[in-house]
Amino acid sequence: MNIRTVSTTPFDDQKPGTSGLRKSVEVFQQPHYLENFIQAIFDALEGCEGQTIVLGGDGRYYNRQAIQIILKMAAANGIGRVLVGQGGIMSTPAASCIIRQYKAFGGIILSASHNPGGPDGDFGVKYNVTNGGPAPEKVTSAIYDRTKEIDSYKILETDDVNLDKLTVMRLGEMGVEVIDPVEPYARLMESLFDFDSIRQLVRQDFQMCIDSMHAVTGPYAKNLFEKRLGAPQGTVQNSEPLEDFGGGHPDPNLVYAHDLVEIMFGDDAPDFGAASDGDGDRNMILGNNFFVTPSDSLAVLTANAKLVPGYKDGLSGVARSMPTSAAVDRVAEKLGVECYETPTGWKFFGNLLDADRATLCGEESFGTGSNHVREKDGLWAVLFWLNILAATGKSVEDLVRDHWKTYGRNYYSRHDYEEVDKERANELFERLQGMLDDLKGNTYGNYTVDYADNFSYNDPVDGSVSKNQGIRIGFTDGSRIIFRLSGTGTKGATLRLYLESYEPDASKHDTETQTALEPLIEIAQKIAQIREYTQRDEPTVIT
Ligand code: VG1
Ligand code: CO
Repeated sequence: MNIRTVSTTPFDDQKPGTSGLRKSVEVFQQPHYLENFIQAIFDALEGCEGQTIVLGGDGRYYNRQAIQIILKMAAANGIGRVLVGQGGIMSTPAASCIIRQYKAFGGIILSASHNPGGPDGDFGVKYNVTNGGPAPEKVTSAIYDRTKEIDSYKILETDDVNLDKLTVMRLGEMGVEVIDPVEPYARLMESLFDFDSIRQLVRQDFQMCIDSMHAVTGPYAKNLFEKRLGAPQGTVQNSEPLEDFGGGHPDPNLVYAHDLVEIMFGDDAPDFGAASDGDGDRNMILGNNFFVTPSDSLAVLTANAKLVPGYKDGLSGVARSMPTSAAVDRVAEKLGVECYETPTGWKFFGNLLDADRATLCGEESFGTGSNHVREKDGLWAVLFWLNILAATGKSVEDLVRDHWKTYGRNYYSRHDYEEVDKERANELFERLQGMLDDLKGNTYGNYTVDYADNFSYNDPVDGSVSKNQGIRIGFTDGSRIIFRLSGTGTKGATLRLYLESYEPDASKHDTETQTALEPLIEIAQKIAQIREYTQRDEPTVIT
């Protein structure tokens, strides 16, 4: 066995962001770049020798090459066994499911999620820990610290592994198993949802359209919806995973999932539509000519969880990221369960789920999930919705409208200013930070500032503190304006502006969202001078 130790020097930009290390393919292809980061992971993980790890990615460009490098490095670093997805492909929720089922030590997931792929696109590496969830901050910090001092990495000199055949083999002294990741995931889904009643719904006069956006969920969605649930062939569109996602932007929102949006907002639209992102952890839910905001989706799932076999015994609690609307808070209150507010990023839900303080979690960024795995899970959310539709016989729109009647409507939108100048974006934040103390009590039209702060999270389970998680300006009527800088973008800076206002009166639930939020949009501009700092007249993407 020939293990080579290669000398290297640190890169100064390997700090993991909201969801792993995410850079352009070009950056990852620099000599030693990927290797340094992978070695830093192995170095930072105590006791990984002899253990099992899971490996797979969303199938984007550079996935296959990276898998081969990581396998050889794992063998050289004394890993006991690697479970790798067939073709090197595994959705993020499936990887989480497999880490848990096989009781693996952890997993390496190659994905830049919703970022575009291809030679000119992005690539990414995430490390997930034993509970199947994204590494918490103390682990990502240890990995980052290691990247700053790394001077060599180890790699086995050997031939590439055939990733396409399901096999069990050895690479040096390490075991390699190429596994089918769809089957264990699909079985987990069958254990949670009432497949019989969804099958009946799908066989009736009910039409649906699932868009995999040429990303990782294609094979999973075909297996679940067409094979197991009996929906007609072609129900899943764009189902073949492609290295460049067919040139698209695999982000399931009204802007990027345009194929699906055209169908669902066209004449004779199907009853139900859904899309998922590059690595399969996000979802967008649509009804016939109707869009469900992710924040409302979380609230509706929570309110109806008892109708779903996997959750019929009730929820221990719920959690949402800070910028996610407070729609779910009202449901939690009615159910008499705790509602936690965490920073953006799924890693912050891990402790709450492990400690059984929360059962369902969600983010405004089209992410919903539960304690069945430790990642957000796109197809799980789709099945949850179908299960509720089957159990209630209602349409998507009626379900949401009835929900608003009971709980009131949280008008909600996110405005993204992508690829703006980094320094100017930082200046905008510094200026805002400096204003916070003086904002309280200020009045803008009908709105009076109740509080203004930079969100800090005290994890109730392990006591860790995460500061500077976004600037919040809350008004006395419960409305909120939030500013954050993205931790997943790879070009310049992305400013995210989150807007929320609450309307209890059902006769006022038909206003167009942007119109309803107009006063808050103006206040945000007035306070933060967004146009001046970003040099943009309007946001790049509105969701
Ligand atoms: C974004 C979203 C966040 C999500 C993260 C990873 O982060 O806002 O809610 O958890 O992406 O999602 P940021 O820092 O760019 O706002 V994914 O589907 O990339 O794993
Ligand atoms: Co994703």
